[in-house]
Amino acid sequence: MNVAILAFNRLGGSGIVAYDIAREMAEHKDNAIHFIGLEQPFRMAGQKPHKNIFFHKISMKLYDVFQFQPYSLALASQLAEIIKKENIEVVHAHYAIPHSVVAILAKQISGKPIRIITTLHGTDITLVGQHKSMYEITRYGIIKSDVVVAVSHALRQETESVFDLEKGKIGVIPNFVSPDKYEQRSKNNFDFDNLEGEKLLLHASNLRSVKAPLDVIRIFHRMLELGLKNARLGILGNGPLRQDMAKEAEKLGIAKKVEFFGEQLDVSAYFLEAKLFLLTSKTESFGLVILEAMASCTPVLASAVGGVVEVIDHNVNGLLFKQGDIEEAARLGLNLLLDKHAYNHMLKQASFDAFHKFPAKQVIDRYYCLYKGKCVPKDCFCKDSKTNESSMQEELKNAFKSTTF
Ligand code: GMT
Repeated sequence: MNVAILAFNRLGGSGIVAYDIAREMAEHKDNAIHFIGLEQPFRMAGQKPHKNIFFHKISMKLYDVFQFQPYSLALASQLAEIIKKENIEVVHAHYAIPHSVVAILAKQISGKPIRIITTLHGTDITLVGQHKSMYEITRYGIIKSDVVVAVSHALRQETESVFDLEKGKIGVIPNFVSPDKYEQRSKNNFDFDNLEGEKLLLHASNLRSVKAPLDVIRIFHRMLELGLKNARLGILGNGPLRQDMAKEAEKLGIAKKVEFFGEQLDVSAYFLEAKLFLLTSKTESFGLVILEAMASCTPVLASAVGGVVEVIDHNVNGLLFKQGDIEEAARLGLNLLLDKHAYNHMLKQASFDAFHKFPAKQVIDRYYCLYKGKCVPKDCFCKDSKTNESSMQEELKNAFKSTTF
């Protein structure tokens, strides 16, 4: 099968998901995956090229009369060419805006009967699509896609209600982490007793207002006030609120304990070192980053918004607090770090759930089935993996056999 992928290929959850699906699909010898965009997927950089993955860089004619360069039109035009040249059968658009609309346009231009699969990642619906200026075109992109999936039930519900869509049009396929990327920490290579030593608390995001990143600084500060010892806060990523975060840390007198790591291509070492991961978002369709933390055996303290509550089971595999409630978050985080037994239990459950509640293979199989037109989104709903709770618990115990619960 020949597949074209439209995604924002810079650092970020949707780019990671797009590339990880593509990489798995490319393992089938008869598949060819074509990324089309301004930048190649960041995960491709520095890797041996996969023989079934191709990148087509689009060119843009810069023209003074345009106040803004028409990225979407350039992409649609060049996608139409590639559809014809490479016999593309499926276009997978990550984000309704602009990519599903680009795919629809390219389909019309090329005159070829391609299938359009759109994955909604969140901000296309929660922020951009609901703006008056974008509402109609977002709805059009969704309605005219052959298949639409959202990355969480929360996002599906919000999309259905905001855009007044029939039930069943949108399926749910969650984010996932590839097990081979995360060396599961076991008792042997993780020092569970190390909670008394120096602790790294970690946040990773694009430091935009939607992530409420100043709350990260405030929660950490409050934890120190409440008695957290030997701790520092690390911030991964970059974005518009970085300076404000630094100022807030200065104002609260904790600047020396806060370190900005900037954007990093490989974040695994930071996740492995961290003792607690903080997510403070005002809205979050899924929160791939918390799944990455969990896969690295790092318990998560997160605001209970959007799809985050579908990932975190409060007090079981992580901690949830009311968004913006600094006091509640600080107390929850501190109590966990002071309770070695609860902490150890949570990190094991977190790591287990990261792979078992959101199995990579199931996600890939569902997409493959949608690509081939063999199922409709409503049959591709995420099955509740908790149905087999007792066997999961058994597996969890076996995975960490040498540890007492
Ligand atoms: O806002 C971000 O964190 C970046 C954005 C992206 O384009 O990668 O993330 C969105 O898509 C991810 C992958 O599906 C989700 O895990 C994130 O929750 C989602 N961000 C928001 O909903 C704010």
